[in-house]
Amino acid sequence: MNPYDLKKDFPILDDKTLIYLDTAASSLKPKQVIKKIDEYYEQYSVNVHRGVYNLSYVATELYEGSRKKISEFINADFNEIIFTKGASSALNLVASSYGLNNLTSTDEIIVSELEHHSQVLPWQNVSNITKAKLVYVPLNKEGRITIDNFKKVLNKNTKVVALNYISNVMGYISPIKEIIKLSHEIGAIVSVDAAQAAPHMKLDVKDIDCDFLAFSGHKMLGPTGIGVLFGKKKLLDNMPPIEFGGDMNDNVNLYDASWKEVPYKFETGTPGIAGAIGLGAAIDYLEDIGLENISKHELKLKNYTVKKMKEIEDIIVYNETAETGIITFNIDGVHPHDAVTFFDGDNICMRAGHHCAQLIIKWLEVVATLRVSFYLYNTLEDCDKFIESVKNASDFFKSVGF
Ligand code: C6P
Repeated sequence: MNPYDLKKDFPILDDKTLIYLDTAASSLKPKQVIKKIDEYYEQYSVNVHRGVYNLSYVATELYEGSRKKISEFINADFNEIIFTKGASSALNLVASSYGLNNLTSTDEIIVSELEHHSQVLPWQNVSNITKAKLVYVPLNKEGRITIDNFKKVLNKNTKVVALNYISNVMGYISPIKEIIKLSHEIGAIVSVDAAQAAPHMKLDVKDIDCDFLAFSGHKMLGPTGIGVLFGKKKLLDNMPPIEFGGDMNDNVNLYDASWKEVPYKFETGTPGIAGAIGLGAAIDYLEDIGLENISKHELKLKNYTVKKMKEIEDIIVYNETAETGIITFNIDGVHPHDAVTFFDGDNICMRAGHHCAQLIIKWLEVVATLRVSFYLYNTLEDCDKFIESVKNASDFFKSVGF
């Protein structure tokens, strides 16, 4: 893959001075995806599932075609794919539907301090309501989830394991397949937050054998407002809907109603049609390049950048050994919000703060961090410009007495 050629597909990057290093928050969108969304709004912008006319059939076919594409993308069955607003609402669906209806005060839920708030807060809520105990996997010295530490907290009371595949702060890949195997041995189910994994690595839900897996469209070249929850059919069949309304119902009586089959009982109201269709186009784009090529490229950029950053005085990198394209760091003595404003002056977009993952920021014993995240459209030239800016920032803050 040639990132210089790929850049041409992203209209925002027509601005040659822009260095976009915030893909972990949201990726840029290529013209192929934008065109597909435009096509929906210009040519068949009608509702799905409801209209008995040709345009509605066209829209429905494309919307359901995306579901098919997504199911193949992660090696799931068609009816195991639920469209949601994003990873957050997908993870909430698992907690509110499965968690609230299956857990009691004698049960335990395993999470970690590496989780995004969207994974940990829904289970805090389940724990508060059901009195099931929330248990944290101790992280190792690097801040990783290890199998040895996981085994320390897994026990016969564990009913749910809710962990990320890739951390949005540390960029570590969790040993999720082994975690799932061990969890299943004691009868626990595993809900995987794959928001940072789906855009960067090939996922195979059958191979890892996860029970649930969630991700968002907007981090993988797709539109905002669309996400995916994969769930094993036999679990989804026994879970109640958490939202009620149009299109999810079957027969409605005065005092009761019945629901459609999965996935439709979890999708009430007019769905994010353009979003789903756009996500289908994003998947086509990613598969064309190959996820393996993308992750190799990102790792190359990350290793190159970290090596150069370490030559700069005052730079603290917190996740040097990450296997993905995420660098979390600080300039010693400089608040990340001040630093990120400096980088913005060089037209470099990156994130500063707690990254919606306060637990790992507290674990690192800092108030916040800076974060760079690479994707397929980043080049070594972007890295060089960023490193130059880091040097200048370090000199500047020293010169003004930070
Ligand atoms: N992390 C980041 O800058 P949504 O916002 O629903 O699309 O995704 C939530 C989410 C869940 N899990 C992980 C691991 C994530 O990284 C995110 C989103 C962004 O890191 C925005 S806070």
